[in-house]
Parts: sequence; C-alpha cells; structure tokens
Amino acid sequence: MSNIELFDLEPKTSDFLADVVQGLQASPKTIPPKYFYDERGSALFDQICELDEYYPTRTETAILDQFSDDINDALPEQCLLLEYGSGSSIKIHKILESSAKIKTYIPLDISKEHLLNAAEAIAASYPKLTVKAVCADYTEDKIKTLDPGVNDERVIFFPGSTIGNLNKGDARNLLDTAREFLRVGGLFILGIDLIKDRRTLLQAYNDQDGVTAEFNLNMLSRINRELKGDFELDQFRHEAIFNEDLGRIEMHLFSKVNQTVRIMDQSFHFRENESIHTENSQKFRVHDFLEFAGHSGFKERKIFTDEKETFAVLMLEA
Ligand code: AVJ
Repeated sequence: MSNIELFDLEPKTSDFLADVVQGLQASPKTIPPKYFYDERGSALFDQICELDEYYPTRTETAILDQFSDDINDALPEQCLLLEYGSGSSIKIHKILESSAKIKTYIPLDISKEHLLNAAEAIAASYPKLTVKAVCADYTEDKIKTLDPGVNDERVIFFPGSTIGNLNKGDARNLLDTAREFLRVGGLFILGIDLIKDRRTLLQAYNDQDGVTAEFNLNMLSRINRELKGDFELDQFRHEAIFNEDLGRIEMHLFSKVNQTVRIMDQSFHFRENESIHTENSQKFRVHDFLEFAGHSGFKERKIFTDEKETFAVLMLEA
C-alpha cells in the first residue's frame, strides 16, 4: 500500500486500435508516438538515452548539474514543484539535491503504477520532502484546476525536450494550461533541444547499434501482439530524416516492398517506400521558443545551455 497522496485526473484511456486504424487510413500514414512506450519500448528508450550518439539526455543532465546553484537561487523561498511526464523521476534528483526551497514534489504521469513507484522512491530519498502524485496526461486542460493543497509558490519542471513531440497547437495548449496552473509569478523550467548541424541530429536518431530502429519497429510488434496484426518486421525499415524547412527530426518506417498488412479484420496497403510517420522531434532556436512562449504570457528569467549550445534549459516566469 502506498501512503503517497494521489490526485487521479483520470486521463482518457486511449483507444490503440482506433488510433492505429485511423492513422493507417490517412495519407500520409501515421501512428502517434505515445504508443512507443509499452514495457519494451520504455526499456529501449532508456537504452537510447545511454547511446553515444544520443546527446540530449546527457547534455541536459550536465546542464542541470552545472547550474544547480543558479537554479536554486532563482527559486522562491518556499515552493512546490510539479513535474510533467515524470516517468522514473531521475532528472529531478539534480534539482532536489541542491534545493531545500522545494517543500513539495508532485510527479505527474499517465502511468499510475510507474508514478507511485517513482513517488515512493523519491519520498524515501528525501525524508523532509512532501511527495504527492498526479495521474494525468500533461496535454490535458484539467491540470489548470489541480489544487495541490499547499499555498507555496508553484514551479513546473518539464525536461527532455518532450514538448518537441507536440504539434504547435498542442504545445500552445500545454503552455496556456501551465501558465494558468502557475498563476502570475510561477516558474516554468523546461528543456528544449536546439537546432544544430544535420549530421549530429541524424546520428542521434539513426544510431549505429540500431537501438532507435528497434524502438521504432517495436511499434509494429506491439500492433501484432495487442491488435492481432500481421506486420512482417523485416519488410519495413527505420529511418529518421531531418526536415530542414520545419526544423524537426521525423521518425519513419518505410515499407521495403509493395504489401498488404492485416490488423484484426481490416487490411492496409503499403506501396514500396511508402512511410508510416511515427514521431516528430522539433528542434528549436532559443529566441523563437521565447517568442512562442511569450504569446502564452511567459517571460524569460534565465537560460542555461552547454558550451556548444546543443540543448537549453529555460526558466520562464508566468
Ligand atoms: C523523449 C520525445 C524527447 O524526441 O528525442 C528518441 C524520443 N525518439 N529517439 C526525442 C526519441 C527517438 C525523444 N523524446
């Protein structure tokens, strides 16, 4: 039994079959990236984060490490910190270790089990910290009205450049919702991956060992397993491309041949080289992102980057 206080915002359970059917009937074909993260997909993503080529995790962690005192200095004397998509709550250690100003930590994640396990572990590591948990989807508006039950100043932490997975409309919505929750003066600390040379970008998403390829193809295994699909995995190939005009990495699964695949009682035709677009990973310019966030009422407080400016951690004020 967990003694962590849980706010269950009852995130909409998504309909995997309906989303896959709709995505594969569309042109171009797509499958939403949230379906990467079954147990195997989550383990593969953790493996991606350890790859030499995958610089974002390592760089963001180093930035949080290097600037932990500056981050602490900028925090209000007494605050609560809500983390979006907290997962295993790993990066937050860099902040909690160096700040006694955070009195309450509130991880927010869509997976209730993962969430409570991580919350327990944090509570055990920081005995003075109050830990609560929110089961929610960070793209949902309900967060606006979440009442954490303490009057301390509010801070949101959203690492990993996960905001880069969202389209503009959803990113706008997330910023608007965050600002309402934060109220005037609250702080939003978020990680964004920056535009850089295409070689570095392409290598990060097309690694030598093929871990990212496995991660991408796992989407098809998952459809086979959970939706009675008959995808032949060796008839598709992973490739991430850099869409220069839109400033984003796109993950694709290209059909190697002309083929038909069945899922439940429906069939889907693939032309040779036709793609299933599985993810966008937006790369930003700090200036552009600040302007975008400005339209939701956020002002720049501090910007932390690594020496080569590959990644940035922004501190915005609501
Ligand atoms: C977790 C969404 C930030 O876009 O870099 C890694 C996911 N996809 N390799 C990213 C991902 C392929 C990652 N995010």
